[in-house]
Amino acid sequence: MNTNRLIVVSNRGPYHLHLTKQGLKREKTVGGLVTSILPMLETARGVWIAWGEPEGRFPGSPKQPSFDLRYLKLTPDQIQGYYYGLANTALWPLCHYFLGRVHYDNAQWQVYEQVNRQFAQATLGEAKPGDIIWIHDYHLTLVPRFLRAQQPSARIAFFWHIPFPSPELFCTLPWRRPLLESLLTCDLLGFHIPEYAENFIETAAEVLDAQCKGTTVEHHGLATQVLARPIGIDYDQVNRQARSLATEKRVRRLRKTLNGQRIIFGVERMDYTKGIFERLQAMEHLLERNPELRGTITLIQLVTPSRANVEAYRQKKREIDEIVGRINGRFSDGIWMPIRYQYRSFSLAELAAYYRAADIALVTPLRDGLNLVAKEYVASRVQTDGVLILSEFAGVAHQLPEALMVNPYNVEDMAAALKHALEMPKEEQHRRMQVMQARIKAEDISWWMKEFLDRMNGVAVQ
Ligand code: GDG
Repeated sequence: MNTNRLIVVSNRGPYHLHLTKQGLKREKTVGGLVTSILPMLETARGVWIAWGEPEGRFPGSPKQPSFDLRYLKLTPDQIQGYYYGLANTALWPLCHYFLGRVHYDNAQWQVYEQVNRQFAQATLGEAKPGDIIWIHDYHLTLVPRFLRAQQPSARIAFFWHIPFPSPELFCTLPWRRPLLESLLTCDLLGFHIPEYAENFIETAAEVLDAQCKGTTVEHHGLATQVLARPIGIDYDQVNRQARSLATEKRVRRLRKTLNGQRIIFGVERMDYTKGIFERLQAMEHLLERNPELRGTITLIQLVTPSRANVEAYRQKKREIDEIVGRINGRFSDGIWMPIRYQYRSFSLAELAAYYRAADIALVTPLRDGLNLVAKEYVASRVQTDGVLILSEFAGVAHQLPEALMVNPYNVEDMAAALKHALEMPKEEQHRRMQVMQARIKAEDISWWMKEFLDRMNGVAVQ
């Protein structure tokens, strides 16, 4: 049996913690990384290191065996420079191909370096020889180099959750060298799909003259294995929740309220990459060109607040509020309303009911590393019907070619896909959905973790 622990290092931890008179209260945070990794750590031993308050070490789960949480406190200036600044106004837009939104700032880079060093110090304080250190995402790209410098024999893996853009784009980053050099001190470097891994390898060759042998990249005497595996969901858990009696009751209530209308559904964090605005335009186009559909369909669009300290996100919210108002004002007839838009956080029970009730899911990001919403919709279709409309620029399109694929920049194309979905015969829906379900179930979160951890267990401990 492997007794080594897993040390997960990520920007945000799985819970917001509240110290109350009744003890420690945990409130789950929202996002793709937590959705995927938390169920696995709940059955493993280890530590999850993240930025959060209160600072300190806490039991991560009431379940046994359990992992611990180690939360680091950052100052307001650090949060501004590292998180809202370098991570979310430089790396995030750059990697999602939004060069026009990128802002590079040397002072922010210095804060980013300092915070990464702080994460590395905390990791060194937790890790014992033989433990597997698994760092996640673009916020913490410099942690591997700091770790390697102090603990040359550490076993270090890194997973990059967002797209890795083409070399031409990545090379606009003023700090491309230190960032790539740090990633190449890892034993294993993961991406969702082959395209991102290839972009990384090409960029490393171009910028650092790194040598590529198959899927291994060599630089300064170190070898990094590069692996493309799309992250999975806890399929059985999502499917169980969708089948539950409580979900069924919610679905019945929702259908009754909507009085037989067909349900189109979307849920995402408020983010300009998710294509929410363009999707609303498509809905407007559809209703404009197909008056017979008015009164027969409803788009339920849920949006979870995110990064509201960044102006680009506040601006996007204003645009979305405005277009929803315009479309509803234009087409509502006093009883029917085409768009039901809610801006807040939702419980898993609510999401399960929407996934199960939705005749069509619209997952149309302008660019997305993978996208778990598409997988959750597929896993929730207990009758194996329903249509998934999917952006060709979401990483998950690579894994789900049976979806109706759209170019989210083309509003007419999306409106046509909606029409196609509304008219799709049930047999075709079943045929597509069954194939997608089989794949998402086989390539679930346990599969994904095993793909990485088996390789890491093979890394020699010196
Ligand atoms: C990043 C990459 C990649 C959303 N609102 C609520 C809620 N959610 C859950 C969804 C889903 C998750 O959050 C979102 O995951 P995504 O993958 O769609 O998107 P990102 O957060 O941008 O994730 C992405 C992912 O990392 C994993 O590598 O796929 O490309 O950008 O699970 O259901 N959950 C709850 N309430 C909400 O209001 N409970």
